Amino acid sequence: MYQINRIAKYVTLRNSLALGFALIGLMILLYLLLFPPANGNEQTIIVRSAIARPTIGLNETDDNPPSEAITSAIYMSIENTRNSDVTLVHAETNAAAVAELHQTVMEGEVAHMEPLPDGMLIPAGETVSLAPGGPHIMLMALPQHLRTGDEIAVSLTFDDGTTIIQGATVE
Ligand SMILES: [Cu+2]
Repeated sequence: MYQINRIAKYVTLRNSLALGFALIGLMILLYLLLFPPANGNEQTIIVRSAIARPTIGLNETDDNPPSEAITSAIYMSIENTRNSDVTLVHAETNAAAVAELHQTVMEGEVAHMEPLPDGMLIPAGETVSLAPGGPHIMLMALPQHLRTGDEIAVSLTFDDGTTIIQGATVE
């Protein structure tokens, strides 16, 4: 009888532990349903190491606006942690009137740049590096020179409507 009692107690303890865990699980689920993580979608595209190039020109030290021929580029890495592809379709910045998505293409030994009219694909689960010699955000028609240490902002819009505002240091 004593033995049965002990087993019964043990079983009851196990049951109440299981019930306790089930209740905690249910509460977490309820909490997530009531308060879903903010901007869950946006956080699955991660932008890192955003930098811009200084403008280089004869009048670099002038406060005059840079000539039309002077350009710059923004580089960064974009990680897509989603399980579906996204495409960067548009970039905008306070540092230039024109920001274009470009790809560097080799023609024999000669590298040249081409706009990406369909945007920049960031495949599911992958990181795309915007870097010299590769894809980049081309800046044209700059109202003023970019110098080492300047901080600029760039806004990235993806095909699902997600917009990420990112700071970039000139270096
Ligand atoms: Cu370019």
